[in-house]
Amino acid sequence: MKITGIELRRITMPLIAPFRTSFGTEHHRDTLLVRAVTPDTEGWGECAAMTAPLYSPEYTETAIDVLRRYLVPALSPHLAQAPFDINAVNRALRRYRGHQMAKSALETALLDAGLRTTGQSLGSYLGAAVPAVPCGVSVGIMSSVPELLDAVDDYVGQGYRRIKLKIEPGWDLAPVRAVRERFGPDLLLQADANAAYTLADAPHLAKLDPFDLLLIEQPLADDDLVQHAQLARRLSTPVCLDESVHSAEHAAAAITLGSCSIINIKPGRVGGYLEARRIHDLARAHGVAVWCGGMLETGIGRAANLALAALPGFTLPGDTSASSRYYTTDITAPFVLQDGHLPVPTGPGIGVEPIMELLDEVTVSTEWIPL
Ligand code: OSB
Ligand code: MG
Repeated sequence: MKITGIELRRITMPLIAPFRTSFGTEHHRDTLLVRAVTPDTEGWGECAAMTAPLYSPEYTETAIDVLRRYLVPALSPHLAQAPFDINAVNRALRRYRGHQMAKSALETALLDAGLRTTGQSLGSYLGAAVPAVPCGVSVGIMSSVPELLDAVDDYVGQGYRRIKLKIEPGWDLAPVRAVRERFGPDLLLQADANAAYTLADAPHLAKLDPFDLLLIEQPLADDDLVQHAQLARRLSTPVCLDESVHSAEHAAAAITLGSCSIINIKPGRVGGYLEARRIHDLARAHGVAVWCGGMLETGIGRAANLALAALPGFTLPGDTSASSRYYTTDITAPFVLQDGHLPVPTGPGIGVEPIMELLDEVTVSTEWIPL
């Protein structure tokens, strides 16, 4: 299978409700889809980058630029032959520093196209062990505790198996206490600070300990593994890293230092599904639990994340929520929660395709890079 070209397609999708985190409020999901075209089929990948460099240094425009200028051209010797070797593709991409989200989108589109040619699903390729995965939901910062309780009540009613509350200084103890009191000790509950605290906040964060959270996600800055280790020793709540882990090497360093006892794996953040699987394998060998994070994906990115979340080391529910959590109309057939689970797609590749009329409606621009 020879790749004849790569399409970069920028889309914008209105979110069902604004999503507020410690780094900002999103009203739309502006993202990039990468389409790898062959004479017989095509593959899709979704870029996790956001509009602005707030969660990570990458943003949609840098992803487009680096793909167009460096990453796609670097692959042309590999993609002109059939079949291409995904490991050689990965080595060629690794020459360029950073830009994990751009690399991940490109790798996923190529994997999808390649697997469609052989008829294998991404789940089976990665080593998925279950047909469906339990799902959690990430609940944004709200303007009041009663508003939050209504939102959580609705999600619990829909069957979500775990609730994650976004927190920041000034919105932490009160919302966590209120949710724990209202929903009781059996609710799986965790908090995500998106790097909003410093080590000086350790005594304050320790006040979360009595609420029996599953974990606190990324309390401190993304580049501070040492201080996360110091904080972890001062909390009974397990520390989980998100923003800090960009590769299996970072994961190994974090485990060695004791910076975390749980890892949120987002394929985009670590440069793709193959690197995500390396982190899973490493964590599993060290008895470190992992779960699949999310970046407000459309059905394209969600399908691939579900394949990953089905690996045996993913022992905690992920941020793999149903399409209706994010969008009135998804660009694929919607993912619908069934008994708190989403099915792992079984069709070839990522197992879903965009519905072209719906995709065209949300498309802002497209660019074709011939190979
Ligand atoms: O920190 O996990 C995060 C969304 C955008 C950027 C960062 C994060 C998130 C979420 C939502 O928490 C996860 C999802 O439901 O996709
Ligand atoms: Mg997070």
